[in-house]
Amino acid sequence: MKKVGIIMGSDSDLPVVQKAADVLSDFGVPYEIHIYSAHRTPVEAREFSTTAKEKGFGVIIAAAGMAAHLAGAMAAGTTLPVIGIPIKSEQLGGLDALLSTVQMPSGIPVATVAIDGAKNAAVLAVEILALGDEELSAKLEKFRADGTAAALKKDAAINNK
Ligand code: RP5
Repeated sequence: MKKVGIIMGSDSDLPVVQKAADVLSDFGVPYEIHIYSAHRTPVEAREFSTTAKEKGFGVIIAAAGMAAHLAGAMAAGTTLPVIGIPIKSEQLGGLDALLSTVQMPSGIPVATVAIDGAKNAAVLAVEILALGDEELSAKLEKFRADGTAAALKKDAAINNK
């Protein structure tokens, strides 16, 4: 199976990013995590994105806060799908990172999830990999059915059914 590359701009992003790693683990999807920054370590970030495909990655998840150029920088270096997670900042609440991540120029997309939306980033990565993997696709169907059952159980509980 292809790997997911999880890249974050700083170790301060890890508490959010860990949720993506946990989801990938639950699905049995292999991943690597790295701390590369579009600004602090641009050479390493560029090296990762330009070699990711030949190294067996199928999707890249990039998480960054503030002037969040990491996902865009990743997308610039590869034709693999890139999923961006805007990380909430103390100063601007993540709107800064959301706009920096989502407003990509035409032709270089970043699939941007919600502010701190690490779980959805991982689910989307699994959905992409599942296009070519029936076993993974079956796990996704079960995941969705479990979510529906859990929501219905809450409805039943609140109405004392
Ligand atoms: C971004 O700046 C990082 O992704 C992080 O969200 C934010 C703050 O980084 P630190 O100053 O905590 O290292 O590049």
